[in-house]
Amino acid sequence: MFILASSELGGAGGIPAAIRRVESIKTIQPNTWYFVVMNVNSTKVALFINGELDNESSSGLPRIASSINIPTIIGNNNYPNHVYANPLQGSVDDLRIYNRALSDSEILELYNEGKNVDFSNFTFIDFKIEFKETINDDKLKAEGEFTLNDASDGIDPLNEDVVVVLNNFSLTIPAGSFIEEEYGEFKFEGIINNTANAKMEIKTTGVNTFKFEVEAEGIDLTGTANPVNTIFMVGDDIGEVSVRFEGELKYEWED
Ligand SMILES: [Ca+2]
Ligand SMILES: [Ca+2]
Repeated sequence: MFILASSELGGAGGIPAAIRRVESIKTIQPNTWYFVVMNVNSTKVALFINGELDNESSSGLPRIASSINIPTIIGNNNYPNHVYANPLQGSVDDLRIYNRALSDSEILELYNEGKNVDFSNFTFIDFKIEFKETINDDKLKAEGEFTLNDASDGIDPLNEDVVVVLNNFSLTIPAGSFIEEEYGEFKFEGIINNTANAKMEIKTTGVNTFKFEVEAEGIDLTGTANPVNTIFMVGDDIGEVSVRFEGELKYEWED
């Protein structure tokens, strides 16, 4: 992927002798994130920006370096006489390489996946973590409440991933794992990632307001340090908050 002098995006695939390139019609703005996909199938190379097809080229079959021993480069190029001469002046995040062409709707879904809706309120009522010396022997116990943003389309804990993140640790309860025990009360209990014995509850407390509890044992919180940056996410609804502990990050269980 490259940015042309005209502030358009371009991308190419192939060996230098058979480069197929496509340049964007859209002009990009500085200091703005774009979701960009180069999609190559057997007939064309297509450039998508923010989930929508921007431009495509079908002049000859695009070639992807597979059997040829040349590097795949992101954020620079190795055109003859310009080898690594034009580094991208920007940032690249969440880079993915697929071994197949994506469909237009998959590309749009990926774009929308990145557009989370922040909770309008998110607080922890209780938050405890406990470390021990070895791997997968740490514990987490947390309780909090959140309010959905007006822009939210709601949450559906039965059919959406529920994710808890603490710095480098994350726990994902996959879609389809929760049960609705009573109306508006969702529960999960089970083993996640082979080691984590996890319990979670999400309870509706009012219009767009919820309480949640999470308990996990057998997890690895190595490297967790003050402040603990936490994320709680149900589908595309997300809360992020920093929790700062006084003193050491080691807590005794009270129960
Ligand atoms: Ca440990
Ligand atoms: Ca939602």
